[in-house]
Amino acid sequence: MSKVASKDIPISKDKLLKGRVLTIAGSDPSGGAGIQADIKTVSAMEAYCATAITALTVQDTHMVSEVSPVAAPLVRAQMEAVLGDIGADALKSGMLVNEDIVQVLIDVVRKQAKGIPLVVDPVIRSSSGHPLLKPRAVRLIISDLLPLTTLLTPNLAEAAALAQMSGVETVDDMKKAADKLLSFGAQMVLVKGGHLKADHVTDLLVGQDFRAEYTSPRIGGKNNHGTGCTLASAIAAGLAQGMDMKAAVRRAHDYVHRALESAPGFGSGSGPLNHLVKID
Ligand code: PXL
Repeated sequence: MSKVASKDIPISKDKLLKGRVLTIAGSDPSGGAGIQADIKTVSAMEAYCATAITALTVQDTHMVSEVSPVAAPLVRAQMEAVLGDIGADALKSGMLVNEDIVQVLIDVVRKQAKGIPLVVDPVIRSSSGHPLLKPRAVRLIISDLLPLTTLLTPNLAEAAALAQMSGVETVDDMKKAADKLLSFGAQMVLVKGGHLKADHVTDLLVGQDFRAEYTSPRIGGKNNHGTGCTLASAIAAGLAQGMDMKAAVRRAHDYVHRALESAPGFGSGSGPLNHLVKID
């Protein structure tokens, strides 16, 4: 049998990693959301993913049964270790659990990551309704994290909570919420329309001087666990690779659509997406 040394296997140029993403998020053992979704997504985009873990959750495709926060100094140490050595071209935050961890993110971004794009997915509850962020942490996000945020990616309920509106149910409400969140200091806001009562999904991107809509036919079915984490990570990967915001959101929106379409159907509840779906 002839032996092939690994050095003899040609490395295809298009498989070289481009862009470093640091994701700050919680662990989902089912693999569909959280850190696990982030790593798969960033890797599918052919960027490099480093992580700072904020919490261990216990969950399956039906429900979250436990959340155990990581001590805030340890979240800080993970971020500092990554930023001080590997570095990052974009940051993405997901589940931040409590005020102390939100404060760590704020401090480290101010000290070590000024000017690096920061995508904040303001995870407040799991889709099954389990709280993943304490109310005091929501207030700190509004006052101190939004002014450091390049892109905020709330769903309808998160947009209402952060913009302090009684509800966000229509594309018009999404525009109002986005404008309010810009006025709180976020550079750009992407309000996700996955929960709109419509047969199309419209995500609305708003900046200081532009608006863009991303619409695709709704994919029915229950396999949409981790859609928000996946979208935000895909956008962060695009920014890390030097794409502008509109192009990064376009690629991420299309990727999520295709990952939902080809979901493997694992688990008997809300199952994961196909993170390995091909993108061009
Ligand atoms: O999809 C929101 C989310 C984010 N991060 C973690 C989660 C969830 C939802 O369950 O578990 C760790």
